[in-house]
Amino acid sequence: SVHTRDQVELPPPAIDNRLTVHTLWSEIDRISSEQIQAAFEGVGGEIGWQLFAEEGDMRMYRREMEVDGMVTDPLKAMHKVRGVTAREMCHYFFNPRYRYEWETTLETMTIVEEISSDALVFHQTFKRIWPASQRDALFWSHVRHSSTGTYAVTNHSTTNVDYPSNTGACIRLFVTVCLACRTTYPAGEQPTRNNITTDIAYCSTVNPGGWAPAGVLRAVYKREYPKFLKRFTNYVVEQCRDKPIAI
Ligand code: 6CM
Repeated sequence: SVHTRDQVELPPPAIDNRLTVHTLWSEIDRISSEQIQAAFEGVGGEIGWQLFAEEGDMRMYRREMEVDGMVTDPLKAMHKVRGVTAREMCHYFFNPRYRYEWETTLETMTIVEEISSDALVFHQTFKRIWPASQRDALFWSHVRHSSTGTYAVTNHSTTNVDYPSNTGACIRLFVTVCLACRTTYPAGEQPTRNNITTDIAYCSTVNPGGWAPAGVLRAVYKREYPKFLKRFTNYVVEQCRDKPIAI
C-alpha cells in the first residue's frame, strides 16, 4: 500500500461517526460546507477584493471591513504547491502535534475536547501585539474529505464554560478559517511527488473582539499572513519529502 505512514491519524476519507452524534455536529457540518464551497470561488476581477501580497504562485487578497469600529477584513489566499497532496496539507494543519513548528503567532495551545478523529476543540493564546491587549481564541477544528480530491480544515469560534472569555489578561477574538486543498496530476499517470500539484485556498476572518488600533492590526495581517502561508507550505513540503505519498 502507498498509505504506510501515519495511516491511522491522517485525515479520514469519511466523516467519523463520533462527530455526527456530538452536539456541535450540525453547526460544524453547516459552517464547514459553506466555507469549503466558498473557498475556491473566484477573487479575480471581483469587486472589493484587493491584492496585497504576491510571491511566486501565492496571491493574497483582502476586503476592508469594519464592524463597530473593529477591523474584520476578510482575507483570501490562493497558492499552488508541488510535491505534496491535499490530504497531507490538511493533516499538518489540523494535527496539534505539529502546530508550534509552523505557527509563529502562537503562545499557548490547549486541546479542550477531542470530539473525534476529525474534530477537536482548541484554546489558544497569541503573542501580544503592542499596544493592544493579548488575545485568546476558543474554536472547533474539523478536517474533512469533501467532493473529489478536496480535503479541507475549518476552524470556527465556539464557547465552553470552562474557558470563559475576557476574564484574565486576554481579550477573546473570534475566528473563521478554512484551508481547502485539491490535488491534480496528469491523466493516465500514477501520482508521485514529481507530478502532483496541490491548489490551496485559505480564507480567514478574524474579529479582534475588543479595541485594537486599525492601522496596527492591518499592518500585522499584511506581514503575518504571507509569512504564515509560506512557512506552513514549506514546512509540509519538508516533512513529506522522503515519505510515501498519501493521496
Ligand atoms: O490559520 C492559522 N492558524 C490556525 C491554527 O493556529 C488557526 C488560528 C486562528 C487564529 C488566527 C488569529 C490570528 C491573529 C494573530 C495575531 C493576534 C492578534 C492580536 C490583535 C491585537 C492587535 O486557524 C494561521 C493564522 C495566521 C495569522 C497571521
